[in-house]
Amino acid sequence: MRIIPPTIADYNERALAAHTRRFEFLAAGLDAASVPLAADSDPGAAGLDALLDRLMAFQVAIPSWALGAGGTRFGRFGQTGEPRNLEEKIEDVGLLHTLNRSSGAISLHIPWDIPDDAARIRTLADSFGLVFDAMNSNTFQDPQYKYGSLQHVDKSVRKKAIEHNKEVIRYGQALGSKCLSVWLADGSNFPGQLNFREAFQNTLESLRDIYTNIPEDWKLLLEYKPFEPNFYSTTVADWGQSLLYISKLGPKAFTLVDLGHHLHGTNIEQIVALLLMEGRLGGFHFNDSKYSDDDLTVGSIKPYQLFLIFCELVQGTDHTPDISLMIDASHNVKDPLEDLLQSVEAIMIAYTQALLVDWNRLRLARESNDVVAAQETLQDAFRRDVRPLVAEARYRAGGALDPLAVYRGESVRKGLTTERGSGGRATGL
Ligand code: RM4
Ligand code: MN
Ligand code: MN
Repeated sequence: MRIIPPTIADYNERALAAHTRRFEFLAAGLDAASVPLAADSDPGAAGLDALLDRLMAFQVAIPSWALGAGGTRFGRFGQTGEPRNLEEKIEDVGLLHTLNRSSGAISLHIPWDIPDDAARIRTLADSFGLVFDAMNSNTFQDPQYKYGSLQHVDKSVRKKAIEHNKEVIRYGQALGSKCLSVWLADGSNFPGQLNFREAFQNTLESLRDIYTNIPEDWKLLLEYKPFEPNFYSTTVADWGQSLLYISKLGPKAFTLVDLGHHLHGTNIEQIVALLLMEGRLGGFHFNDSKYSDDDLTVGSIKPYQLFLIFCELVQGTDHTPDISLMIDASHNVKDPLEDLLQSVEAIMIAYTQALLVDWNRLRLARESNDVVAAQETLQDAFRRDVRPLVAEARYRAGGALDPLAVYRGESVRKGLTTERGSGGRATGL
């Protein structure tokens, strides 16, 4: 199912007058002059146009495993019209991108989504204006990985996991991706099960082998997670451990931060700031959580944290264009496509708010230890309703003023269900 531009134009026309009123009111009160210009921005563009240019250029990748219903160990409630193969997943991401113009990349997980005919898959993606973001290897489901993959005490299992990663690189090359993203479930469930130092050394040795196969213009991302599926130790448990590995690997290796992979109360924005400072932040998985790796809709629980993270990303602008930004969420009770539209919108809002922070005022407040002014400065930006700006950028880029309204108005899920049936199950978690 495709949504064609004239359909979007119809919806936009009906919403335009109300949108314009809200947008002009907001724009009149903005001091956009201080918005930092994007590196590739037209130097003549200033203020509001420069801000809108940045929003229009901003893209976040959609993971191929998040297009069907997620589940928990207690059950899974399928979604009708789930994509049955990679082609249909690409169509789904194409739908999102047609609506919001900000989801122009797809990230594949191998072996969940093997591109058997890479040229055809590339052409299909291209027809929606999609590129291939990070390729994700999966060394956590095969029975041989019960006691780990890259850390395994048995060299032949390590070898198998290494070869899998090399294969994922080859698939990625055929698709035009530039990045391998590694997340390991490796760890242990009980004290004594694992020799921590040997597990680290085995993992490092395996990663080194993979790293020698990373093409010159590629990145290797190493994602950390403190627990699950292992509950006593994880072999890449936190950003310090990830940084330790990647520092030993070399300049093409970077740390990936998944928002759900932290223990309660962790100051994620500080981690982001320091990784950016070191030039070692390579990727981001957006989601939200109340307890742990809940994989909920971005911005649904802790929007202020998301904004503070974007404040760090915006300040580290020299590095920002190179960071792989992806949503990594799971949809247990919502239509995945609606959920993803909400997530992208939340990301765009946080990004816009961060761009509108009065950085000069904040610097002065910090230098004079004016804690109150510092907090006021941040909250001035955070409490501003920037949704008309995000909608305007989307509109200028050819998308829908209100993507969800078009999605619902056009009964997209019903259309997908008619095309694909109700019994299919998308590959993924
Ligand atoms: C993990 C981690 C990885 C994702 C898998 C499916 O918790 O977030 O990024 O690939 O889940
Ligand atoms: Mn993740
Ligand atoms: Mn996760």
